[in-house]
Amino acid sequence: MFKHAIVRKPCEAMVKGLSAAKLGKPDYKLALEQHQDYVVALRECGLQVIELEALENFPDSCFVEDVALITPKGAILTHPGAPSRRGEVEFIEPAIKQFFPYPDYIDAPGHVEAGDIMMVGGQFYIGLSARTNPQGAAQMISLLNKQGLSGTMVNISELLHLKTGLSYLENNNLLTFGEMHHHPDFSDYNRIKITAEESYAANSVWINGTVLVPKGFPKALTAIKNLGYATREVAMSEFQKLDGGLSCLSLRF
Ligand code: CIR
Repeated sequence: MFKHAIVRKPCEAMVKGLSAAKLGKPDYKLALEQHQDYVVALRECGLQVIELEALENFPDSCFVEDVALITPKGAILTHPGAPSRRGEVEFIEPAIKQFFPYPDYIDAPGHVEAGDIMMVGGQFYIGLSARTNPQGAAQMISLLNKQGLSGTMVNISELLHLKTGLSYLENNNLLTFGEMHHHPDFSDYNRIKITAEESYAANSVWINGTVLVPKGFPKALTAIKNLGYATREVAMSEFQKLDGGLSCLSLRF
Protein backbone atom coordinates (compact mmCIF):
# COMPACT_ATOMS: atom_id res chain seq x y z
CA MET A 1 0.00 0.00 0.00
CA PHE A 2 1.18 3.52 -0.76
CA LYS A 3 0.80 6.22 1.89
CA HIS A 4 2.34 9.35 0.43
CA ALA A 5 2.68 11.23 -2.82
CA ILE A 6 4.86 14.17 -3.82
CA VAL A 7 3.67 16.44 -6.63
CA ARG A 8 4.86 19.79 -7.94
CA LYS A 9 2.54 22.54 -9.17
CA PRO A 10 3.07 23.23 -12.90
CA CYS A 11 4.87 26.50 -13.63
CA GLU A 12 3.78 29.09 -16.19
CA ALA A 13 6.87 28.21 -18.23
CA MET A 14 5.41 24.73 -18.77
CA VAL A 15 4.22 26.00 -22.15
CA LYS A 16 7.90 25.80 -23.16
CA GLY A 17 8.32 22.23 -21.90
CA LEU A 18 9.97 19.50 -23.94
CA SER A 19 7.56 17.88 -26.35
CA ALA A 20 7.43 15.72 -29.44
CA ALA A 21 3.63 15.32 -29.27
CA LYS A 22 2.63 17.95 -31.85
CA LEU A 23 -0.61 18.56 -29.95
CA GLY A 24 -0.07 22.30 -29.47
CA LYS A 25 0.94 24.30 -26.43
CA PRO A 26 -0.68 23.57 -23.08
CA ASP A 27 -3.26 25.98 -21.65
CA TYR A 28 -1.73 26.88 -18.28
CA LYS A 29 -5.00 27.61 -16.49
CA LEU A 30 -6.52 24.32 -17.61
CA ALA A 31 -3.30 22.50 -16.65
CA LEU A 32 -3.60 23.90 -13.12
CA GLU A 33 -7.21 22.70 -12.90
CA GLN A 34 -6.26 19.26 -14.16
CA HIS A 35 -3.35 19.14 -11.72
CA GLN A 36 -5.64 20.02 -8.82
CA ASP A 37 -8.03 17.23 -9.79
CA TYR A 38 -5.06 14.84 -10.01
CA VAL A 39 -4.20 15.75 -6.41
CA VAL A 40 -7.83 15.12 -5.40
CA ALA A 41 -7.67 11.71 -7.10
CA LEU A 42 -4.49 10.82 -5.18
CA ARG A 43 -6.23 11.79 -1.93
CA GLU A 44 -9.25 9.67 -2.87
CA CYS A 45 -6.83 6.73 -3.09
CA GLY A 46 -5.83 7.36 0.53
CA LEU A 47 -2.56 9.19 -0.07
CA GLN A 48 -1.24 12.08 1.94
CA VAL A 49 -0.12 14.51 -0.77
CA ILE A 50 2.82 16.88 -0.44
CA GLU A 51 2.41 19.72 -2.93
CA LEU A 52 5.64 21.50 -3.85
CA GLU A 53 5.68 25.01 -5.25
CA ALA A 54 6.08 25.74 -8.95
CA LEU A 55 9.64 26.14 -10.28
CA GLU A 56 9.59 28.73 -13.04
CA ASN A 57 13.13 27.98 -14.21
CA PHE A 58 12.25 24.39 -15.04
CA PRO A 59 9.38 24.06 -17.54
CA ASP A 60 9.07 20.27 -17.06
CA SER A 61 9.38 20.28 -13.27
CA CYS A 62 5.79 19.14 -12.63
CA PHE A 63 6.88 15.71 -13.93
CA VAL A 64 8.44 14.80 -10.59
CA GLU A 65 8.50 11.08 -11.27
CA ASP A 66 11.59 11.44 -13.43
CA VAL A 67 13.92 12.95 -10.83
CA ALA A 68 13.74 10.34 -8.10
CA LEU A 69 13.04 6.66 -7.57
CA ILE A 70 11.42 5.79 -4.27
CA THR A 71 11.35 2.12 -3.38
CA PRO A 72 9.94 0.43 -0.28
CA LYS A 73 13.50 0.53 1.11
CA GLY A 74 14.86 3.95 0.21
CA ALA A 75 15.26 6.75 -2.30
CA ILE A 76 17.58 7.35 -5.24
CA LEU A 77 17.88 10.77 -6.87
CA THR A 78 18.41 10.55 -10.60
CA HIS A 79 20.54 12.41 -13.14
CA PRO A 80 18.11 13.16 -15.99
CA GLY A 81 19.15 12.57 -19.56
CA ALA A 82 17.49 15.82 -20.66
CA PRO A 83 19.99 18.62 -19.83
CA SER A 84 17.17 21.11 -19.19
CA ARG A 85 15.83 18.84 -16.45
CA ARG A 86 19.00 18.14 -14.45
CA GLY A 87 18.56 21.15 -12.18
CA GLU A 88 15.20 19.82 -10.97
CA VAL A 89 16.96 17.24 -8.80
CA GLU A 90 18.26 19.59 -6.12
CA PHE A 91 14.77 21.03 -5.69
CA ILE A 92 13.12 17.66 -5.04
CA GLU A 93 15.86 16.61 -2.62
CA PRO A 94 14.52 18.38 0.53
CA ALA A 95 11.10 16.76 0.15
CA ILE A 96 12.68 13.33 -0.30
CA LYS A 97 14.96 13.82 2.70
CA GLN A 98 11.97 14.38 4.97
CA PHE A 99 11.26 10.67 4.49
CA PHE A 100 14.67 9.29 3.49
CA PRO A 101 17.45 11.37 5.12
CA TYR A 102 20.26 9.59 3.26
CA PRO A 103 19.22 9.07 -0.36
CA ASP A 104 21.55 7.68 -2.99
CA TYR A 105 22.43 9.45 -6.24
CA ILE A 106 22.98 8.64 -9.91
CA ASP A 107 26.05 10.45 -11.26
CA ALA A 108 27.43 11.43 -14.69
CA PRO A 109 28.17 9.84 -17.08
CA GLY A 110 25.12 7.89 -15.96
CA HIS A 111 21.72 9.24 -16.91
CA VAL A 112 18.42 8.00 -15.53
CA GLU A 113 14.88 9.38 -15.64
CA ALA A 114 12.69 7.32 -13.38
CA GLY A 115 9.80 7.36 -15.86
CA ASP A 116 11.94 4.61 -17.34
CA ILE A 117 11.62 2.47 -14.22
CA MET A 118 8.74 0.12 -13.46
CA MET A 119 8.44 -1.57 -10.08
CA VAL A 120 7.05 -5.09 -9.80
CA GLY A 121 7.40 -6.04 -6.15
CA GLY A 122 11.13 -6.10 -5.43
CA GLN A 123 12.03 -6.22 -9.12
CA PHE A 124 12.67 -3.03 -11.09
CA TYR A 125 12.64 -2.90 -14.90
CA ILE A 126 14.82 -0.08 -16.25
CA GLY A 127 14.22 1.04 -19.82
CA LEU A 128 17.19 2.11 -21.91
CA SER A 129 15.88 5.17 -23.72
CA ALA A 130 17.15 8.49 -25.02
CA ARG A 131 16.95 9.63 -21.36
CA THR A 132 18.38 6.63 -19.50
CA ASN A 133 21.71 5.17 -20.57
CA PRO A 134 23.36 1.84 -19.70
CA GLN A 135 25.80 3.52 -17.27
CA GLY A 136 22.93 5.10 -15.36
CA ALA A 137 20.94 1.88 -15.39
CA ALA A 138 23.98 -0.05 -14.08
CA GLN A 139 24.40 2.45 -11.23
CA MET A 140 20.70 2.14 -10.47
CA ILE A 141 20.89 -1.66 -10.35
CA SER A 142 23.79 -1.62 -7.90
CA LEU A 143 21.98 0.92 -5.68
CA LEU A 144 18.86 -1.25 -5.78
CA ASN A 145 20.98 -4.28 -4.88
CA LYS A 146 22.28 -2.34 -1.86
CA GLN A 147 18.64 -2.06 -0.76
CA GLY A 148 18.14 -5.82 -1.22
CA LEU A 149 16.17 -5.25 -4.44
CA SER A 150 16.92 -6.21 -8.02
CA GLY A 151 16.90 -4.51 -11.38
CA THR A 152 17.16 -5.48 -15.03
CA MET A 153 17.62 -3.39 -18.16
CA VAL A 154 15.01 -3.39 -20.92
CA ASN A 155 15.80 -2.30 -24.47
CA ILE A 156 13.25 0.11 -25.88
CA SER A 157 13.35 1.96 -29.17
CA GLU A 158 10.11 3.84 -29.81
CA LEU A 159 8.96 5.15 -26.45
CA LEU A 160 9.97 8.33 -24.58
CA HIS A 161 10.09 6.40 -21.31
CA LEU A 162 9.51 2.73 -20.46
CA LYS A 163 6.27 3.57 -18.66
CA THR A 164 5.00 5.54 -21.64
CA GLY A 165 4.08 2.12 -23.02
CA LEU A 166 3.84 -0.06 -19.94
CA SER A 167 2.03 0.01 -16.59
CA TYR A 168 2.00 -2.67 -13.94
CA LEU A 169 -1.40 -2.93 -12.26
CA GLU A 170 -0.39 -5.60 -9.70
CA ASN A 171 -1.83 -9.16 -9.78
CA ASN A 172 0.37 -9.93 -12.80
CA ASN A 173 -1.62 -7.52 -14.99
CA LEU A 174 0.39 -5.34 -17.34
CA LEU A 175 -0.92 -2.68 -19.72
CA THR A 176 1.15 -2.62 -22.90
CA PHE A 177 1.44 -0.45 -25.96
CA GLY A 178 3.33 -0.81 -29.23
CA GLU A 179 6.69 -2.51 -28.92
CA MET A 180 5.75 -3.74 -25.43
CA HIS A 181 2.89 -5.95 -26.69
CA HIS A 182 5.38 -8.64 -27.67
CA HIS A 183 8.52 -7.65 -25.80
CA PRO A 184 10.17 -10.90 -24.63
CA ASP A 185 10.93 -9.54 -21.13
CA PHE A 186 7.23 -9.42 -20.29
CA SER A 187 5.96 -12.73 -21.70
CA ASP A 188 5.01 -14.07 -18.26
CA TYR A 189 2.56 -11.26 -17.56
CA ASN A 190 -1.12 -11.01 -18.42
CA ARG A 191 -0.70 -8.35 -21.08
CA ILE A 192 -3.63 -6.04 -21.71
CA LYS A 193 -2.95 -4.52 -25.10
CA ILE A 194 -3.85 -0.87 -25.46
CA THR A 195 -4.67 0.07 -29.05
CA ALA A 196 -2.68 2.64 -31.00
CA GLU A 197 -5.42 5.28 -30.91
CA GLU A 198 -5.58 4.97 -27.11
CA SER A 199 -1.83 4.63 -26.56
CA TYR A 200 -1.72 7.43 -24.01
CA ALA A 201 -3.80 5.28 -21.62
CA ALA A 202 -0.99 2.69 -21.46
CA ASN A 203 0.32 4.97 -18.74
CA SER A 204 -2.25 4.38 -16.02
CA VAL A 205 -1.46 4.05 -12.33
CA TRP A 206 -2.44 1.49 -9.72
CA ILE A 207 -2.78 3.04 -6.26
CA ASN A 208 -4.05 0.95 -3.39
CA GLY A 209 -6.51 -1.03 -5.50
CA THR A 210 -7.77 1.83 -7.67
CA VAL A 211 -6.42 2.49 -11.15
CA LEU A 212 -6.14 6.11 -12.25
CA VAL A 213 -6.82 6.24 -15.99
CA PRO A 214 -6.47 9.28 -18.24
CA LYS A 215 -9.85 10.62 -19.28
CA GLY A 216 -11.08 10.00 -22.80
CA PHE A 217 -9.90 6.47 -23.54
CA PRO A 218 -13.05 4.33 -23.28
CA LYS A 219 -11.65 1.02 -24.54
CA ALA A 220 -8.74 1.12 -22.13
CA LEU A 221 -11.06 2.09 -19.29
CA THR A 222 -13.39 -0.83 -20.01
CA ALA A 223 -10.48 -3.27 -20.27
CA ILE A 224 -9.17 -2.14 -16.87
CA LYS A 225 -12.63 -2.30 -15.29
CA ASN A 226 -13.06 -5.81 -16.71
CA LEU A 227 -10.01 -6.88 -14.71
CA GLY A 228 -12.00 -6.02 -11.59
CA TYR A 229 -10.32 -2.76 -10.60
CA ALA A 230 -12.00 0.34 -9.28
CA THR A 231 -11.08 3.17 -11.65
CA ARG A 232 -10.88 6.95 -11.46
CA GLU A 233 -10.54 9.03 -14.63
CA VAL A 234 -8.31 12.09 -14.59
CA ALA A 235 -8.28 14.70 -17.38
CA MET A 236 -4.70 15.02 -18.61
CA SER A 237 -4.93 16.78 -21.99
CA GLU A 238 -2.56 19.62 -21.10
CA PHE A 239 0.13 17.25 -19.83
CA GLN A 240 -0.29 14.93 -22.80
CA LYS A 241 0.76 17.90 -24.95
CA LEU A 242 4.14 17.68 -23.17
CA ASP A 243 4.44 13.88 -23.49
CA GLY A 244 3.71 13.55 -19.78
CA GLY A 245 1.59 10.66 -18.56
CA LEU A 246 -0.36 10.10 -15.37
CA SER A 247 2.48 8.42 -13.54
CA CYS A 248 4.89 11.28 -14.34
CA LEU A 249 3.03 13.79 -12.18
CA SER A 250 3.75 12.14 -8.84
CA LEU A 251 6.12 10.13 -6.71
CA ARG A 252 4.14 7.54 -4.79
CA PHE A 253 5.46 5.61 -1.81
C1 CIR B 1 9.93 15.56 -20.85
O1 CIR B 1 10.06 15.40 -22.07
O2 CIR B 1 10.84 15.35 -20.06
C2 CIR B 1 8.60 16.06 -20.34
N1 CIR B 1 8.04 16.97 -21.27
C3 CIR B 1 7.68 14.91 -20.10
C4 CIR B 1 8.17 13.94 -19.06
C5 CIR B 1 7.25 12.81 -18.88
N2 CIR B 1 7.68 11.97 -17.84
C6 CIR B 1 7.52 10.66 -17.86
O3 CIR B 1 7.11 10.10 -18.87
N3 CIR B 1 7.89 10.01 -16.78
